[in-house]
Amino acid sequence: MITVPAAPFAYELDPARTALVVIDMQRDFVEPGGFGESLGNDVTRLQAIVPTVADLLGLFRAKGWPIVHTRENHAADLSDCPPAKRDRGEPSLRIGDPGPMGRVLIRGEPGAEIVPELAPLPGEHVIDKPGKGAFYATPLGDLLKELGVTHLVFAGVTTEVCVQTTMREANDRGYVNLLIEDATESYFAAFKEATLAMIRAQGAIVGWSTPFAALADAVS
Ligand code: TIU
Repeated sequence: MITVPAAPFAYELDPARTALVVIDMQRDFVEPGGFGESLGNDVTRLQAIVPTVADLLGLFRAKGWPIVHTRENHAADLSDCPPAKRDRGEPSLRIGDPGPMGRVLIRGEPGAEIVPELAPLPGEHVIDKPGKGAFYATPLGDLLKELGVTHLVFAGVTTEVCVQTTMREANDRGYVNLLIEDATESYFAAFKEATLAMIRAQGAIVGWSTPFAALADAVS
């Protein structure tokens, strides 16, 4: 086991059984004109983590450890998009509407792709998900069992929505979670901080958190 300095206390990482899960680093959340901005958010906050997520991907690639990318998206006919989700919040563009990056949050459209700097490489896994959590209505649970992993390192956006939901789902399935603090971001600074605190509270009730440098130093 590798001991990684973390909060609320050291995280014990099993190098043979650890996967990286990068949540929804898609143009629709990170770039202007996509789903995130249509909900009224300032997307520039999210762009700031791209270099750190790239470094984290580089670390896992160098180690040969498994990598899973997720994408929140929907079928072109919206058959997997509940009307309640599409109507929520009176956005300027609804899921499926044509926008500057193609139809908003639709699988295969330019806006639904992962940002080019973080594009999956051959051999990496990509999970398309219709919900905020990455386990609901996806093959992620089966994939992780096939990979034989027990420990998950998390990055991506947004901290309190898709990242936290997926970490809670993973925690209930027995995975030991570590969230990389500077490789995740929210449209709301206070929500990110609150989420980090919630995850770590009560003796890591959902998981641990640490900066990228602490993980990189520990595993190098
Ligand atoms: N709106 C928001 O903060 N997030 C999402 O809708 N999806 C993800 O977090 N990926």
